[in-house]
Parts: sequence; structure tokens; C-alpha cells
Amino acid sequence: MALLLHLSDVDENRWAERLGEKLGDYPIVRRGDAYDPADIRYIFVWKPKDDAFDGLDNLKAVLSLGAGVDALMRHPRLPEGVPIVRFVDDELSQCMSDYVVAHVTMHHRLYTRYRAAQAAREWTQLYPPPAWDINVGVMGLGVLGQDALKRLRPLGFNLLGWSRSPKPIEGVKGFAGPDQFDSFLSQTDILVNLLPLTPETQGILNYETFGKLRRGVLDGGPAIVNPARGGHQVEADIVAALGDGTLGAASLDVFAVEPLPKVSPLWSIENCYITPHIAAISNPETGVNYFSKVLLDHEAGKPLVNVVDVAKGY
Ligand code: NDP
Ligand code: OXD
Repeated sequence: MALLLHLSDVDENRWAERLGEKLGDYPIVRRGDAYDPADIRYIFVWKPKDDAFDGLDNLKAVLSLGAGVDALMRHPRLPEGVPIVRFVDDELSQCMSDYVVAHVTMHHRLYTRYRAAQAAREWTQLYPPPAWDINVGVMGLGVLGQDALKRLRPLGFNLLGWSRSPKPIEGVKGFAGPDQFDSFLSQTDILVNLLPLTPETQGILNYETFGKLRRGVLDGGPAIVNPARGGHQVEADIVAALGDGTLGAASLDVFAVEPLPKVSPLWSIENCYITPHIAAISNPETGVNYFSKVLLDHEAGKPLVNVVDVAKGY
């Protein structure tokens, strides 16, 4: 029995060291080590290569470093019937909410307009409405969507939420399913996307969606904030919507291709705020506590937590 680490594009050494300290006698192996694939009971993955699961015939669980499992769901040789545990963590939620609050308040206070005025040395007084006149609509009412709403609430915004199934949340006007999507959009000034990427949500941030957002409250037009996945957004539509005023501003943390290619027009659009997929990274300090507990609890006969529903894709 052993845990196999298969972490690409992150500091695997750091995770290996910390996991070693926490897991005690439980063996940990890494790609490149000599081991028998039949001995692997758990695999801890981020951006797994195509051969990641080959020969792992005795897996008890796949542990996903990411909260989002869309890439894993598309893996060509993901083993069938093996539960996938995704990362759910207070620090990750807090960091995501920090990002959301920063960008929502920035758009509410018309930062783009004042920055442009400053660059032109213009004294232009615009008066953003009070937060209670601004409708912030959050798509996705899971772990991160609910946390973001909780942090936005004390700031006074009017809150709306949209999810697949109805999710009554105190102080939040709820909408669910495709039938209520347009109604949700028509009441939203700042749209925050915290959906998982699935075939249903792919490309949901498109020109048609932007055209349905409420106009006339935010000077310059409605704004979008996307820290979920690049596959949610149609980047050419964002360029068009920011250019013609359908959108007043966009904050994007994620992109169809990452790193965002230097040739992307998004880089140089004044009302587009780009960050390099840093809204909420999985911290080894808290992550190691979480995943070692998941593994040791499961070895002790307890059920796995935060298991992905493969049929739903999240
Ligand atoms: P959850 O699985 O906890 O929540 C998903 C929510 O989306 C649920 O409310 C679900 O509805 C809703 N949903 C799913 N499909 C649809 C649909 N077709 N229509 C309407 N609503 C839908 O996810 P998390 O909150 O933990 O994470 C959200 C995403 O954030 C991750 O998938 C990941 O892509 C991204 N992320 C980005 C990070 C970054 O650094 N940029 C860091 C971490 C995560 P229901 O409640 O009815 O099931
Ligand atoms: C995640 C991410 O899904 O970092 O956790 O994007």
C-alpha cells in the first residue's frame, strides 16, 4: 500500500515533505521512484499526465489538489468507479472571497472610470450609487459561491444567486436552473462566476449573456468577475462586449489557455483586469492537513468526504 504523488506545475517536493511528516509510516512514492503500481491505494493529482492512472488497479481514491475537477473529468484514462476527493478548505474559500470582494467593490466604485480620469488629469466627479442599490449576482452556490455571498453581505450589496438546484440562502434572492437564468441576469449589475466547468457551463460567459445583464445602474455598464475557469468565457465576446459598452468592466483570473498568450487582446484592454490564476491557490500547509486526514480516516474505515459526483461533473 502507498500514496503516489503526481503533481504537475506545482512544487511537488514541498507537498512530499509535508505529507511525509503528517502521514508517519504510510508510504509515499513519486513518479520516477521504483514501485509496483498494484501497491498504490491513493493517488494525489494536479494536472495528471495521460498515463497517470495506468496500472493502478487497486486504487481506493483519487485525491485532487484542485477544488475544480474539470480537467480530471476530461482525463482520457480516468479509472471508472474510483471515488475522487476534491480540495475543500477554509483558507481557499477565504482567499477566493477576498478576490471576489476586491473586484466587486472596485467595479462598484467605478475604478476604471477614475483611473482613466486620473491618467488624463481630469477632475470628473461620478457618483456611484450606494452598495444597497447594486445587485451582485453569483453563479454557482457551492462552497465558494456561498462563502463569497457571506463576505459580500456585510458590505450592503443586494445579493442574488443562481445554481442548478434551488439553494435557499438567507439574504440572497435565489434562482435555479436554465428557466430562471435570464431573470437572474436581468437583475444583476455585477456578475460573479463561481461555477464548475462542465459541458453545461462551458462558454456561459458569452455576448448573449452579457447583453441580458441589468443596465443603467452602474455607470459605464455591468461588470463581470470570473475566477472560476477560462472555459466558462468566450474571450472574443468579452473583447467585443468591453469594446462596445455591453460590459463596463471585466475581472478575469482564468483563461482558455494559461498562461494567457502574449498575443491576447485582453492584455491591453483598459477595462479588463487580468490576474494569473491566483484567486485562490491550494496551500500546502492546510492542504496537507486536509489530505492526510482524508487518507488516514479512510484507512481507519471512515467514509470519504467531498467526493465528486462524476455524473454531474463536479
Ligand atoms: P461546488 O461544487 O461546491 O459548487 C458548484 C455550484 O455550481 C453548485 O451550487 C452547483 O449547483 C452549481 N452548478 C453546477 N452546474 C450548474 C449549472 N449547469 N447551472 C447552474 N448551477 C450549476 O464548487 P466550488 O464552489 O468549490 O468551486 C467552484 C469552482 O471554482 C471550481 O469548480 C473551480 O473551477 C473554481 N476555482 C478556481 C480557483 C482559482 O484560483 N481561480 C480556485 C478554486 C476553485 P447545485 O448546488 O445545484 O449542485
Ligand atoms: C482549483 C484551482 O481548482 O486552483 O483549486 O483552480
